[in-house]
Amino acid sequence: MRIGIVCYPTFGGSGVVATELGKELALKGHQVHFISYDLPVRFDKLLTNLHYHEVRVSDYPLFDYQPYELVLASRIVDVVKHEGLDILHVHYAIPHASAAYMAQQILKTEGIYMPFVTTLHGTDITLVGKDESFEPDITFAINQSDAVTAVSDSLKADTYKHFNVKREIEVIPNFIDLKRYQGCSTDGVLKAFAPKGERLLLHTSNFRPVKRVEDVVEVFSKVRKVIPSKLLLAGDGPERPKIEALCRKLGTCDDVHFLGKLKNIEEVYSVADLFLLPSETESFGLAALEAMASRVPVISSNTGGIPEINEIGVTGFLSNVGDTDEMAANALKLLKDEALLSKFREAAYQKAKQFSEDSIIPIYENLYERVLAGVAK
Ligand code: GMT
Repeated sequence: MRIGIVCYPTFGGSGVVATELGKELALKGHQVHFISYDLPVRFDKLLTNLHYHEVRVSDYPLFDYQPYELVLASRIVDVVKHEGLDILHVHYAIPHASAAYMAQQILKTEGIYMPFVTTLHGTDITLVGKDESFEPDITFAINQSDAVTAVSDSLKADTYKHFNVKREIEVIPNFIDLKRYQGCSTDGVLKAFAPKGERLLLHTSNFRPVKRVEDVVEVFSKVRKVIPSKLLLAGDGPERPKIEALCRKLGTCDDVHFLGKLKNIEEVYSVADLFLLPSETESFGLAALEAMASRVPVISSNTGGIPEINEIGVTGFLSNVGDTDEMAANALKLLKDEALLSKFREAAYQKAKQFSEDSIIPIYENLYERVLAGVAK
């Protein structure tokens, strides 16, 4: 198949999933064309059948806001026509699904039918999408897509709850390339961050309010009072000043490392003892799955789609949003008992295997085939 993929090129989970999907499809022999405003961060393979088309928005002084969605739609039209795409897969509804719909209508006037699949990732539904300034547009674009997928049962339910969507939504969970998270050399990193054998707690995100990174620091501070430990914070974002202020207030600064937007995040997972994900809401929690693939148990909130991957008392523990006392107690339960921690480590890995790319990619291929056969709508 000749497949177009539209995604955000940034570190966010939706861009990572879209890029990993495209790379795997290319490895399976499909022609894959990425369309985005920058090279996706995980676009790290040189293959003759993996292509990238940049969307470049000119800066006209007339516009206070540049119309990215229109330029994207035009770029999609161009790529479909000149590369002969069979199907387009857009990741994140806003504004990708509406740009795809617009491109589809333009192409129709030229006698070309381009079906498009929309994958809902989370904040496009649970946060941004709910905003009334986007809602009618999203409802329309979801209803007009040739097929719609959501990354968890929880996100599917949220979509039906918040939008007037009548059509079928298929759940295709996020997936992971297990190999990427095995066999990293850990000695140097361990020596650097845990020179006296301290426990390492890890959190990675875009530091947005929804991630509740201050809860991460609270949990760490409670754990650190009992067990020598360090906190690794990978990523960056708007809450950083608040997080730093809290570290200063709690006197934990010396034991908290801000690692920034790391590309080789798997190295950090490989040295962690626990992963913390106390989010307000989380449609799936790809970062938790990456941790589990690295044999790192997860202390998380019990919100959204997280319970679909983190099994309470098996791969980690789940608590109500904001309950940092319970999260810290659960973290200590594992950190104090090496045998129990090992058991959870293995269970986390076994659970992650259920989301291996080998089992999920064929589900997408099958969906594309059904769409092309005109079955899915
Ligand atoms: O977590 C974010 O804020 C980024 C966002 C994105 O679109 O990149 O992540 C969402 O999509 C990921 C991939 O499907 C999911 O694993 C994340 O759980 C989801 N984030 C939220 O629902 C908050």
